[in-house]
Amino acid sequence: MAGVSPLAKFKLVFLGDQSVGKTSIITRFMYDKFDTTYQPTIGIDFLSKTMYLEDRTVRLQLWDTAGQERFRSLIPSYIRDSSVAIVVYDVSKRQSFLNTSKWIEDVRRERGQGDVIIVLVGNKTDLADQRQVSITEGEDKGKEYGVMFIETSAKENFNIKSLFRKIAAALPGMDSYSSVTKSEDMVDVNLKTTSNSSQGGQQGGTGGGGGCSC
Ligand SMILES: Nc1nc2c(ncn2[C@@H]2O[C@H](COP(=O)(O)OP(=O)(O)OP(=O)(O)O)[C@@H](O)[C@H]2O)c(=O)[nH]1
Ligand SMILES: [Mg+2]
Repeated sequence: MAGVSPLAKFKLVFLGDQSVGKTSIITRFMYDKFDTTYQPTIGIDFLSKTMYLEDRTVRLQLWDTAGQERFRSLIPSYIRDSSVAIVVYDVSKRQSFLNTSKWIEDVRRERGQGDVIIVLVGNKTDLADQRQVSITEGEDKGKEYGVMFIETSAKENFNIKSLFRKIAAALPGMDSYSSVTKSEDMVDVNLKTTSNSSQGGQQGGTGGGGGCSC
């Protein structure tokens, strides 16, 4: 689309309660790996990935926040700075689903109504026998809040690429969903973080603090 830089940068912030799988979704997307050991995110981690789409290249800057209460005060400034918010809950933990209302409201408060892309993500669909939130409830909440919705399993690599495709399709400058259908071919080209994505990377991350051109 005219007027859009071929190297447009977009900041994405991952939000949600502790242990819902934010880091695991990112790790699956970035490295196609999954770790069953829980390593809480400390502060904020930063990672960056270039997505090669059909008609342009976009650089995604991913901010992985900590769900632990003690880090909450760090989060608003990252929300303010991000054009996409991914609000994650665990389909096997009802409270994490209920709390997404607060996360969505936080995003709306910091960013304003039409100014941000929000995706509600129900993760851990592989835990079918422990499910406490149905897909319909997730869909209904997505509609109620006017945000996108998808279910994923970082463990089974279910819908992880679809999640990022959905986001890419909604970014300013994308003409249509079809223009990103080739994102299966995405290639990791860049990682800017001082430590791995699940541990370390204290508040602020590195290298990615620069302005967003979005
Ligand atoms: N069964 C299952 N377990 C998952 C899935 N995604 C994450 N987990 C597990 O859930 C735990 C928490 O995952 P994390 O990705 O660290 O969660 P988080 O939201 O980043 O947690 P904080 O950093 O503390 O906010 C880990 O033990 C993961 O292995 C999934 O799709 N299915
Ligand atoms: Mg984490």
